[in-house]
Amino acid sequence: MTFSITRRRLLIGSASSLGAFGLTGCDDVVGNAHVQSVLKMAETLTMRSQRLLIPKDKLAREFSQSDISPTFRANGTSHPDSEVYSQMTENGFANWRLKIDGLVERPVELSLTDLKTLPSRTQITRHDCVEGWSAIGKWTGAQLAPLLRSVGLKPQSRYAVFYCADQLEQALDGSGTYYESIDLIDAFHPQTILAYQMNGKDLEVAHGAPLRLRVERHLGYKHAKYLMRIEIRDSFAGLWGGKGGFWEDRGYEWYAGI
Ligand SMILES: Nc1nc2c(c(=O)[nH]1)N[C@H]1C(S)=C(S)[C@@H](COP(=O)(O)O)O[C@H]1N2
Ligand SMILES: [Mo]
Repeated sequence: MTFSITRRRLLIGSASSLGAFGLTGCDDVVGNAHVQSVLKMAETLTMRSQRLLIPKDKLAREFSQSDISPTFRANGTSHPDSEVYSQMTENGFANWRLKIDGLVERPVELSLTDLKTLPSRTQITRHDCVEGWSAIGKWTGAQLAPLLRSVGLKPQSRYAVFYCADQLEQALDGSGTYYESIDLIDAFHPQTILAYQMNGKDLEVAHGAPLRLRVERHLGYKHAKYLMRIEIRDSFAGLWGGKGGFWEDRGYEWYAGI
């Protein structure tokens, strides 16, 4: 519904701007290739102006060392139930690799050591779970923005999809795999990090070892733990439930902004 209203507005807006080209009447111009390209351009412009309206780099509140919660509950999976994962824990994740692929110019596979040499950020933030609890923790990790710049995003890129090592629901077709996604505004936000440390120590298994997403302006379920792969995509079509996340496929909002 929203989409069709937007299309209509774009159509009206574009049709009037087409006056300059001597074209009039919606009906006879809609099929025109030039009009199609103007519509496409208008859509891109609308997306850009929305991005300008949202203060896209607004930071989530940060706290001080003394605010850190003495206990930080683990939620959802607290140990991925897979042989492969268990083996990786045995040698400090030396064989673990984060794959980055999809709509990128240069797909990569990064070790934990590679990630630790990248530009990092430390932030003390409050984690809010929809189940009604919050906790403050200190997170350190590689910023996602420079990493995405280094792999080179293709022009069609719209989302970063995060695939995890755990199946929160046992399903043979893989649809119980935990996964999440964010758009490029959040992907390039300065507080969006791939965290390998919590409260000054290597991330514990319960909190997503060896690597988890911190996307501080969003609710807890967006913060994917046990990261294995980041895929850059232009849509969620054909991806399990098609809603962009494990919980989204089960009814939660995709945009979990707080
Ligand atoms: N891979 C994976 N990531 C996950 C989950 C999960 O079950 N599996 N649970 C989510 C939810 S609902 C919350 S509140 C946080 C919990 O993070 P924590 O265990 O570090 O508290 O992780 C999120 N990320
Ligand atoms: Mo949560």
